[in-house]
Amino acid sequence: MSLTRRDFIKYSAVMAAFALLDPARATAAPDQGPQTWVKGVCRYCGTGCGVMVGVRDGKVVMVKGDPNNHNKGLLCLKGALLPAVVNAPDRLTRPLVRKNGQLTPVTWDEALTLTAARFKDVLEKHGPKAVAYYGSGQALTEESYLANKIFKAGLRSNNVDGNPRLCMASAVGGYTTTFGKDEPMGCYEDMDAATCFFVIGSNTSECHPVLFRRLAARKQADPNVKVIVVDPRLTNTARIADLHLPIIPGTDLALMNAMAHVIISEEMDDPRFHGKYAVFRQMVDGKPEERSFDDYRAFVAQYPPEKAAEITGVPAASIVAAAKLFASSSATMSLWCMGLNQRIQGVWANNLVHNLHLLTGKICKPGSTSFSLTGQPNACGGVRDTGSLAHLLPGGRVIANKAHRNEMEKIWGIPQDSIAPEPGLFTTAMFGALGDSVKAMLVLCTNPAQSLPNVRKYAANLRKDTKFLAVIEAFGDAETLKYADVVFPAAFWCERDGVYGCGERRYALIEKAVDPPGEARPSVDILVDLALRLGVDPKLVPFKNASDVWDEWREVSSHSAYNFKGMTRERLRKTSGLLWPCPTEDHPGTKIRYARGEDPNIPADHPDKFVFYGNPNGKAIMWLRPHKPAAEPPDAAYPFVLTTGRVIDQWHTGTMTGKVPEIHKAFPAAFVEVNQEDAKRLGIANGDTVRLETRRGSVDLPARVGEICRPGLVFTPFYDAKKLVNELTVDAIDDISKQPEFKICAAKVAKV
Ligand SMILES: Nc1nc2c(c(=O)[nH]1)N[C@H]1C(S)=C(S)[C@@H](COP(=O)(O)OP(=O)(O)OC[C@H]3O[C@@H](n4cnc5c(=O)[nH]c(N)nc54)[C@H](O)[C@@H]3O)O[C@H]1N2
Ligand SMILES: Nc1nc2c(c(=O)[nH]1)N[C@H]1C(S)=C(S)[C@@H](COP(=O)(O)OP(=O)(O)OC[C@H]3O[C@@H](n4cnc5c(=O)[nH]c(N)nc54)[C@H](O)[C@@H]3O)O[C@H]1N2
Ligand code: SF4
Ligand SMILES: [Mo]
Repeated sequence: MSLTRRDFIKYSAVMAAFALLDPARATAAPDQGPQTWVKGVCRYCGTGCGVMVGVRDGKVVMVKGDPNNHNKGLLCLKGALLPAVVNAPDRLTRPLVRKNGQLTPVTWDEALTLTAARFKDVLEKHGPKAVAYYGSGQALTEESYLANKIFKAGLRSNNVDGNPRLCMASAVGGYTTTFGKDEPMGCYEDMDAATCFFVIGSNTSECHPVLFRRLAARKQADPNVKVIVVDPRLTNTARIADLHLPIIPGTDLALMNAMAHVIISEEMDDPRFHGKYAVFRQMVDGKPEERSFDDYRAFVAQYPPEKAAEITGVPAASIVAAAKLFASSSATMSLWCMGLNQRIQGVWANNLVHNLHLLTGKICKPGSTSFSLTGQPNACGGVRDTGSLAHLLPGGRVIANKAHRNEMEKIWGIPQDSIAPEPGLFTTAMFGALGDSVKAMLVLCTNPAQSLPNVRKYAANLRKDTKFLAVIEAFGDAETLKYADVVFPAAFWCERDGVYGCGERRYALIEKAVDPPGEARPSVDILVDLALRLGVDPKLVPFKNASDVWDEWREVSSHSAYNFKGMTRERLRKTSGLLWPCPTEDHPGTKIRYARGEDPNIPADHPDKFVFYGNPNGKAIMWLRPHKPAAEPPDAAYPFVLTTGRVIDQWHTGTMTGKVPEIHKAFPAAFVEVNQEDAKRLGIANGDTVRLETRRGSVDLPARVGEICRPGLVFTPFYDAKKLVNELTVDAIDDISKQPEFKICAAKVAKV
């Protein structure tokens, strides 16, 4: 399967785009260049590139890649253009309180006193379930850990959730149901050893550009390296694939079960591995039942390639080819992201990727790994590891488990059985209850008024005067500020120090490079100040700064398999990050979890090579998971599938990247991609205004006609605040992860 000439030209064009990443580009006139360089991490995607922040006269003037971090000095444009964001003219510099409908500058004391009084009033009248915290995978680890502790241990409210619920919840659900513990077992270095990449539901080239470059470079260096991309769109990622499967959205489970069937019937599975290290299970009437390998084989035999081809729209021969490439390579690495997670079958889809690795024994070995790409820079370190979601506690513990609650009560020094026993409200339930049973909410580092699904429904609650909303934000144009009663101006990125934990379990320190503008303060200070005014026991928040919080969290981590006690601030200052587990100060960090000789949680004399110690019997679980249709498939009235997502240079709701002139010029406004055949049928030409309508709303957008979307599919990004694309999306959620199905809803498309 070699590249044709046409393919090669396309491929080269994609590679050429990366010339922009060369660190040599980071030059400036001598009298404008940096006087000092400070080490940090890019504040955008979960790749977590190391950066050097160039400072001149107290201002950030340049950002270049850290040559000692995993990105080896490379950055994409978003990272390199961060100076324009830090120095943006609309940074918030004073606390604001809504007076007569207007956000009005006030003193810190006034804003904090008012917020504390309103929260206290709600707590006294309605109890802990009436207050909530909505956080972010972009907040610092210290901020998330602290907010989680203040709410769950201090205020006794488990209503702690955040945007990772919209993003990584299905990946968390997948890892925990299969392996018993969250987070990938591998690391980015696996990319250099893999000879087959199975990329499914990830537009890596636009969303994790520096990792994509690593993948593309690997492929370019070794013609034996094969890339399979499963995506209903012909993305730039798919353009370098040896095998692109333009799947009908929402049918990946049928595809992966069919691949498993082919692997077994071709005897390409690894019985020595799955026979020893996996057990099989199926849910029946809401209860897990044990199954055998033969049951599993019979189950996947219900998905022969021909039948799967009908469900998925992918030719049977391509399904067979994908299965054979996956199973016959010397090392296979799967990469996936929102194309699998943002689905009502998100957890199940994650389970099926893990199944393929367990079935073939291609796991926990260099280059062989089931690697979920993380969206945000600190969803892993900040939110997943600290347990800052409504159903979690730190270090992989869950609220529903009494022993876990009691452990955390002991560690936090609070009375036994004082953590509320029921999980709190997950994101859509939390915003659904706002103004009703939830009366006071604190939002940190996220912009829900633009990013929630079916957002009109939740905006109605945000508007209620029976709610109190305090927002900690850095920029003045975030959509959510329209609904805020109080706004606290936050120190941004390198204006305070703190730790980010990126997609490969790597914790790295962002050092403070410059002062925040005006009266903006680090969020750790804001949270401690607010907690004390709320009457939280001062012993629970004895922190003068982020470094104190880190030290406590490090200590807390040592009571779990997530142990990174050895990552002192001092050590993080010297290195460009370390991978946990890292239990002691002389431990080098861990590249492969669950493998004896690599993972410090496994004794060196353990009889088994692999121990999936997250599960009591040390074995991974291969789940029998059937394909089911999307929550809102297309029908006669709404015949298209609308999918939403990202473009390379814009970040989410555009409050940051939208301020960079170069980026704004390249991506000024939202658009809708339409397949050329559909466009011809509907009389739509490139650039025509098209009305995109779903059962929840409509938006007019310029059409981009071409071959990217498969017929019957339209795509639009959600960065443009002037076109609230989330007024169209559905808020149907995955039963297990409670993650919304942003990726699929039924739509009508017509020329205006
Ligand atoms: N430039 C940029 N990079 C980012 C971000 C950003 O805002 N901008 N955000 C970061 C965050 S938080 C996240 S979560 C990640 C998201 O990263 P990705 O998940 O890679 O990006 P998306 O554009 O959301 O969707 C990925 C792909 O899923 C495909 N897809 C849709 N439905 C299906 C399906 O049913 N099956 C399959 N197999 N594929 C499907 C879409 O066609 C799309 O190409 O990006 C991170 N990186
Ligand atoms: N239609 C559709 N909707 C989606 C998705 C999709 O694929 N399709 N994806 C979902 C996913 S995966 C995600 S992760 C979410 C992301 O959704 P959001 O988290 O809502 O989007 P962001 O634009 O990243 O919001 C970050 C906010 O924090 C502010 N901010 C930046 N830095 C700081 C700081 O240092 N401190 C403070 N306090 N504030 C700061 C920014 O100005 C911005 O308002 O969107 C979800 N929504
Ligand atoms: S790839 Fe991600 S982390 Fe790296 S520079 Fe780009 S946005 Fe930043
Ligand atoms: Mo995300």
